[in-house]
Amino acid sequence: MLIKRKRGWELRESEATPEAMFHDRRRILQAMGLGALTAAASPARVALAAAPADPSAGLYPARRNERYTLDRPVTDEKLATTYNNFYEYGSQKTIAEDAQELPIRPWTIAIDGMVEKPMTLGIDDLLKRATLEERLYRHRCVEAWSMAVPWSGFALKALVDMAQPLASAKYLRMETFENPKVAPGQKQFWYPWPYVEGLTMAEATNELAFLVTGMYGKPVPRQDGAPLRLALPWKYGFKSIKSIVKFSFTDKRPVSFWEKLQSSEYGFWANVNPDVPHPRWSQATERVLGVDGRRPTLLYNGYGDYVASLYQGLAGEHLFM
Ligand SMILES: Nc1nc2c(c(=O)[nH]1)N[C@H]1C(S)=C(S)[C@@H](COP(=O)(O)O)O[C@H]1N2
Ligand SMILES: [Mo]
Repeated sequence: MLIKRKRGWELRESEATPEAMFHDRRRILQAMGLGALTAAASPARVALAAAPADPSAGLYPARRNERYTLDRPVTDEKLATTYNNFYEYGSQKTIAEDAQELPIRPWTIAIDGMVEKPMTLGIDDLLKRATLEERLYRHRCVEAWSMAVPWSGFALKALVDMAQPLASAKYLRMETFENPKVAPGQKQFWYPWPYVEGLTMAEATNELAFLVTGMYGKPVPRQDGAPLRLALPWKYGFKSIKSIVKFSFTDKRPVSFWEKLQSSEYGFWANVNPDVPHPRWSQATERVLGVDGRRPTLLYNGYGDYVASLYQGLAGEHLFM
């Protein structure tokens, strides 16, 4: 589709940055060294912004679960925490400082819909019930950049078990906070706030689906989706919804934020697949943040052993976008 005048959501990274300019900028930053890169990309202010301390800090670092291994180095922490997608704070990558405005206590989470045990609970109550662990996961954005992150948290399945869904529940729908006073991006009325994502029950209870509360051995920072976000390493990053306030069990397939905006480009399944290009760019390779050159993208982002069986017999579906 040829779009004459691009609107915000159409300016995803691969188009927003002309290739030539992108490569020049990268060359300069590389010549300056990685420290300079993070300094240039994100002023030192980011780390220093005076947001209240996170009361869960004592829970970290969590013990690493060695079952989940990487084929590449962990991304530099500064880079991973200053290069973000969080449209609640704008469509640019440098939202880390602005996101410090997000109040993360009190933070109430609702669990409702087709469940035996509807409930609302505070994030610290949820943390008390959980056993935290650390997992190293790849993280692949639909924009064709990637990183490798040590997340801390617990399996989404533990929350599903706590809620006790009815047999009629087919999907889990998740929702981000909505408060334009602390998230100026939500004043942009053309986006369908709040951010919503969804999974089938089989996906939500797959062992890889991980509720994130920490990152790099600390509480997850606001810009990365504090105090509770998802990590679904076999799907494009937009499925990994940030700053969740609600989990609803339902028999209707949820329509996500991105699907509402542009269903021709962002579908329900969104499994990483190098053979299915995005309508406007290839997904065959990825730009690994902090690393020179591109590397091939793997089917299911390399997690096929865990998840391929979930997608048997779904040939008619728009599976991978
Ligand atoms: N609420 C909310 N969740 C979100 C997004 C967002 O804009 N808002 N962006 C998504 C996208 S496109 C990606 S790639 C990841 C980015 O996570 P990171 O900034 O921690 O790397 O968050 C996802 N979750
Ligand atoms: Mo993304």
